[in-house]
Parts: sequence; C-alpha cells; structure tokens
Amino acid sequence: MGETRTAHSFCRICSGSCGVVLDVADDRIVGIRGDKAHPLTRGYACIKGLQAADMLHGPDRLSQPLRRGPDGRHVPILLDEALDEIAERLGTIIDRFGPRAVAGWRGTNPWFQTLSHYALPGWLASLGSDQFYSSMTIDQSAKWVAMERIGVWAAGRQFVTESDVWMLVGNNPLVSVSAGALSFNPQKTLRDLKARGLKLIVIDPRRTQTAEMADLHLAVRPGEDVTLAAGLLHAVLAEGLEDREFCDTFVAGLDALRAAVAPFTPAAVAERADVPQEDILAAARLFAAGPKGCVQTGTGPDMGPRSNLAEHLYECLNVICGRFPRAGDRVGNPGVMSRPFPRRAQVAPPRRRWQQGRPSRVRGIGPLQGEMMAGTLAEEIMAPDEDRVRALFVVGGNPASSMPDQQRMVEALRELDLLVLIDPAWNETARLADFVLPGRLLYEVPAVPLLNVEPYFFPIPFAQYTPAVVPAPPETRDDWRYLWELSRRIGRPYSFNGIALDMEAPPTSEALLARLLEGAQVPLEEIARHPSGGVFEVPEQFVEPSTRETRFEVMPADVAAELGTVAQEGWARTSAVDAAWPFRLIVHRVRETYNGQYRDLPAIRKRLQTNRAWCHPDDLAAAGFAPDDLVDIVSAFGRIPAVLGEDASVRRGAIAMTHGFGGLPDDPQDAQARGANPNRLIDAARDCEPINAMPRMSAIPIRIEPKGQAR
Ligand SMILES: Nc1nc2c(c(=O)[nH]1)N[C@H]1C(S)=C(S)[C@@H](COP(=O)(O)OP(=O)(O)OC[C@H]3O[C@@H](n4cnc5c(=O)[nH]c(N)nc54)[C@H](O)[C@@H]3O)O[C@H]1N2
Ligand SMILES: Nc1nc2c(c(=O)[nH]1)N[C@H]1C(S)=C(S)[C@@H](COP(=O)(O)OP(=O)(O)OC[C@H]3O[C@@H](n4cnc5c(=O)[nH]c(N)nc54)[C@H](O)[C@@H]3O)O[C@H]1N2
Ligand code: SF4
Ligand SMILES: [Mo]
Repeated sequence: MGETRTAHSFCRICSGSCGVVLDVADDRIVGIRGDKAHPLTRGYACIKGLQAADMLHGPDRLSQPLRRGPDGRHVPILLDEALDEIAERLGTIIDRFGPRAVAGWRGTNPWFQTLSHYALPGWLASLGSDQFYSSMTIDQSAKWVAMERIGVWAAGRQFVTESDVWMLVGNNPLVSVSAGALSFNPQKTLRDLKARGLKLIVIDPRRTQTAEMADLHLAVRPGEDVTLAAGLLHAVLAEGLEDREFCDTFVAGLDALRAAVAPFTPAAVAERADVPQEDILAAARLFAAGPKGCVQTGTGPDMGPRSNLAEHLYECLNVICGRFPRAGDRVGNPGVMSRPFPRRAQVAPPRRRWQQGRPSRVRGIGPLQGEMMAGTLAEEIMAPDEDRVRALFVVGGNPASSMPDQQRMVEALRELDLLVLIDPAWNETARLADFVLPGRLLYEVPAVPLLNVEPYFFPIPFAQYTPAVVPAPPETRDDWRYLWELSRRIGRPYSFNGIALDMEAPPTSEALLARLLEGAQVPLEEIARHPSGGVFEVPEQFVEPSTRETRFEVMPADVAAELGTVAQEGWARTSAVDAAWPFRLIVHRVRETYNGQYRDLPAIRKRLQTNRAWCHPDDLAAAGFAPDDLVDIVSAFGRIPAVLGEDASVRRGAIAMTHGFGGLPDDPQDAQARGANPNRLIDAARDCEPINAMPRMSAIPIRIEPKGQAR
C-alpha cells in the first residue's frame, strides 16, 4: 500500500452533512471517521457514513456502462458506444413523438450532491419536456400543497436553536437525520438544546429514539393526525392562546378555522386518536406558551391518509401562534453559498399553482414546483396516447422498488421503449434498464452541502466545500455530464439551472459548481479555505417590515369541506374497518439503510438481514404469533411475506416496517433472506390525495395471516 494521506470532506448520504476525515491510500478510501473540527456535526457520523468506502470500492459498485441484451442479461459496453446508441434512440423518440415522450426521475441522493440535484430538470426542460418527476412527490409534497393553500412567510421560520418549544410530528431525526436544523448531530444537538430549556413534544405512534427525549409524547393512533391536529387547534383557540396581534394583521379565515375545528373537541379527539385528553390539552398549552418554536412534520403525517389536510392543520398551528421571524429580528443565517435576498415580515399569499400548469393526462393532476407528480408516472407510461411517456431517464433513484404499487410501476418500466439509469450502484431499476450508466459517488465529485435549502437548514452562516477526494473509476462520468453528452449527440442545447452550457467544450464539474455559486455571499475560494467547514462572517441581516397587506389563508373552502367530512366520520376508536384490518402498517426508517441503499454491505448485513414487521408484544400474543414467525401481511390491495419482530416501542395496533427491501415482484419471495416490499400493499391510483396524487404510504390498514393461508 502506498502512503496514506488524510483529507477533509463531508458525508452526503443524507441531510446530516457530517464532517469527515478520510484516510486515502492508492487513490482509495481506507478509513472514515467523524471530523471533530466540524462546527455543526462535531465528530458525529453514523454507520452508513462510516461504511461509505464499501460503496465506492465494493462489489456492488458500477464502474462500467451496461446494456441489457435480448436475453435480459446486462453486458459491459464501451462508454461511447452506449452514449451513441442511447442518443440515437432518444433522438428518434423525440422526432416521432415529441419531447414530452421523454421523462426523468430524480431519486433522493442527488439532492445532497449539488450538481446532481440540478442536472435532470434543466436537461428535460432544454429538450422541451415537462415530464420531470422526483421522489419528493412520494415523500412530503403535502408541504408544497400546504404552502400553495395557506401561503408562506417570506422571512422564513424560527429555528429550533433559538426556540423554547418544538413539536415533532411523525419525524424521527435521531434516526432519519432529516429535520432542518436538527439534522446536524441530532442527538447531541437535541441534548444541548434540552439542557438549555427547550421543551420537546413528539407525536408518533412509536416511542421512537426521539420520543424518548420528549417532555411529552403523544402516541397517536396511526392515520389520525388530522383529528389530533384539529384537536390541538381547537384547544389553542378555545383557550385564547393564539397570537392575536399576529392573527389580526396576517391571518385571514380565523373564524372559518374556528368553526371548522369546533367539532374536534379534545374529548372527541382523545377517543378517535386514542391519546389522553389531558395530553392533548397539555401539548396545546405547552406549544402555545412558546413564545418561540414550531411544529415540524415528517413522513408520518405526510404519508398518511389525508396527508395534505394533516399538513395543512399542523402548519395552521404555526400560523395562529405566529411562529415566524418578525420585522427587526436578526436573520440567523443570511446565507453563505447563496445570494442574499430580502427577508420581509409578510405573507407570500397562497397561489394554488397546481391549477395553473399544464396538467397530467392522468386525472388532470397539475404540476407543483416544476414537477409532475410521481403518483401519475406509471399511468403516463401506460397511457394509450401517441405521446405517452416512452423514455425514462433515472438519475440516482430506484423507482422499481421505491414507488407505491410496485407491481404496476415495474410493469410500466417494462413498457418503456427506453429506460436509462444513471447510478453508481446496482439496484432493482438497473435490472430493468436498457442501459445503466455508472454514476459517481460522494468523495469522487466536488460539492457543497444543502445548497438549495441552506438558509433554512443551517441555523448559522455555515458553509463547506469539498473537492473530489479520490478519482472515480475511469469509465464513469458525473450525472450532468452524461446528459450533456446526450444533448450534444442529438444537437440540442442544455441549460443547467439557467446556465447555458457550451455544447462544444463542457466545463469541468469544479467550474460548473463555481458558476452555480456565482454571487454567493462568500466566494467559493474563501469557503474552500476551511476544509472542516466554517462559520463565516457575512453582513448582518434583519427582517424588514412588510410592504404589502397580504394574509395567510387558514381555512379555504376545499380544506373546510374535507375537514367536515372527517368530522362526519364520527369519533369511535374502532370501526367496522378494523374488524377486517386490525393493524396499521406505518413508515419506519432504520439507521442501517437509506431507502433501498446500503442493505447489502457486509457490515450492514451483519446487523440487519431483513426488514422485519415490528409489532407490540401484547398484539403479537393476542394474535397468537411469536417473534421470528414468518407471516403474510395482507392489505385490501396486496400481500407480502414478512418476519415478525417484537418491539414494545410500537404502539398497539401499529406495525412498523421499513421499505427498500424485497427485490422485484417476480423474484422468489423470501422474507428472511431478502425482506419484502411494503409498496406491494399500496393502491397508488385509488388510495391517494386529489391534488398531488400522493398515495397513502403510512397507516395502511392490514392484517397478519399465518404464512401460506389462503385468501
Ligand atoms: N413503502 C415505502 N416506500 C417509500 C418510502 C417509504 O417510507 N415507504 N419512502 C419514500 C421516500 S421518502 C423516498 S425519498 C423514496 C426514495 O426513492 P428513490 O430515490 O427512488 O430510492 P433510493 O433507494 O433512495 O435510491 C437512490 C439511488 O441513488 C443512488 N445514488 C447514491 N448516491 C448517488 C450519486 O451521487 N449520484 C447518483 N446519480 N446516484 C446516487 C443510489 O445508488 C440509489 O440507487 O422512496 C419512497 N418509497
Ligand atoms: N437512516 C435513514 N435515514 C433516512 C432515510 C432512511 O431510509 N434511513 N430516509 C431519508 C428520507 S428519503 C426521508 S424522506 C427522511 C424522512 O425522515 P422522517 O420523516 O423522520 O422518517 P422516519 O424516521 O421514518 O420517521 C417517521 C415517523 O413517523 C411515524 N409515523 C408513522 N405513521 C404515522 C402517523 O400516522 N402519524 C404520525 N404522527 N406519525 C407516524 C413513524 O413511527 C416514524 O417514527 O429520512 C431520511 N433519512
Ligand atoms: S448521518 Fe447522514 S451524513 Fe452523517 S454520516 Fe450518517 S449518512 Fe452520512
Ligand atoms: Mo424521502
């Protein structure tokens, strides 16, 4: 082995952005540890981050382009040959059916890789296609819908680091490391904040690692966030705990809100959501007392039934309690890597933009934030129309596994004339792809952390730059570069987030990143001088007074109508549905995997062989099952095998199971060896939200049957 050098960088597997110190020998990473000098993450790194070298250099790493032959097997192909062939087929599809026949799917990880994040949407737009999809719309796009219906505070939100109280709903940052400013060394950050007096309220059907740290934990019945949030609003308004001055100036529809939540008395909600009435009142009072602090939701409510309504109501708690920076307040992070922008103490009013863009051919579902909704993709591909989606380019994603109603998605992917995956690792989608272009991984590309959400995630003016630390395998390219190569071959321009790329001489990734950061508050060269990241002295910024009289819209008619329907369903804790479907399957993330990733690394396999169905011991006993039993989990839509596990942190009536396991539908179903995919239990076309086509992915009604029992 050659000499070992060390390099500083940061992990980009999740939002944690953990500072790391890498040992490098012979251009390979041979050691990874947390960087104690990193101002925010202070030495923290999780098991995935510590194992990342196995992703770069291990057996599942893709380092050669692959083409799928007529027998379905993939064989290596020269890069130029692959690009020529893909370009030819792409060109033909555009010529014959128009650019809208070409779609793109961006998965989770590109979000963290700076350049990868912007690569696909600009490319599709340059081709003239609006068919851009991302994992956000099978995740928390309820937040987009809420923004479009309530409005947005132009000065951002209060940070947890300056707050007195924080309410986490279906969000488990201690494991998911995905929670705004709580994403950075979450355990230590939360412990420090609690020592300083922060009160924590957690609403989650599991007593999660985060709930263990809470002052108040409401173990809500899965799927009852709408009732619980309405009950909290009821309690705040009934006791007059809202911020009256803020509401008088900035809120429209407060009376309508009051009327809409009137039926949701804490007593009624306590029954239906199965949470003690005293706890509902205590949570409402503790939250309203503030004076600072927000409700922050995660996938729990945003994947559950009526997710848009649930998100809307939780956000209303922030609004009526006025949990936003006010004129004259100092801005925590004016931004380091991005351009400064004025923060005004005013409402950017609701715009309902899903009604404005060109809708999908599927149920007339409109676009949001420049994206089409993932819940419509399979149908867009299977549509009978001439200009249906015929080609799909996937950048860093695994829709063949991650999409609800897996069978239908896989069927749709097989229907495509052209499926191209750009990914550094082999996955279920790769198995179906006509071409697999080997992507590059973290430590092989330059990056800055969380550029697109910088002022909302970093509570202080923090920034970091990492160069590529080790060379990528020679036959790989950066994601954006593959797309550039294709555009050049078909004679089209490529505008990368508004940067018109030179189609003769492409920039290097370093140069492209520098262009992306043009106009940053601190020049990239200066940021780069701080290898462990730095807290920068940027000009102080203060929230400016409002210039317009605009208001949040807390109870528009469509929201009121839906909430009325919920009230009419009544308050019983159990219903006829429960006799056939006594359990609710809830979303669950584990430290060892990241969606479908990392599960096959040796160190991970040692700790986690499969995705068990975790169940409360009393429920197991009552149903006559034991831990390790092999069972079938059955929904009204599908059936998957599963290994049971016993876990007293899961509330009764819930079963927690993580996703990202289970292979393809026609693989041998072996729950012990491969796990199973909960997406086979989900009816994505029918059991979904009207505006964003978001399927119900948590609180799914299920029952457990002994393995092999006939339906
Ligand atoms: N049943 C169920 N289904 C779910 C969920 C759930 O809770 N339950 N969660 C949903 C959520 S929240 C999400 S976000 C989606 C995730 O859906 P996807 O993003 O489609 O799935 P991932 O498994 O995260 O795939 C990410 C891919 O990115 C690749 N990758 C890693 N680093 C890079 C890189 O630097 N460049 C490129 N090009 N690729 C890279 C990985 O190898 C991997 O193949 O799944 C959703 N599906
Ligand atoms: N280690 C790891 N980290 C990850 C990921 C991963 O796969 N592994 N995935 C990443 C991705 S793509 C995302 S989007 C984020 C998500 O980040 P989080 O939203 O924090 O995801 P989870 O950790 O699954 O936490 C969701 C919580 O919701 C609870 N829940 C389930 N159903 C309900 C319900 O009906 N109501 C309420 N109130 N709660 C409910 C669950 O018990 C669970 O504790 O995490 C990211 N981070
Ligand atoms: S918490 Fe996220 S960023 Fe930090 S080491 Fe783990 S995977 Fe990487
Ligand atoms: Mo996600």
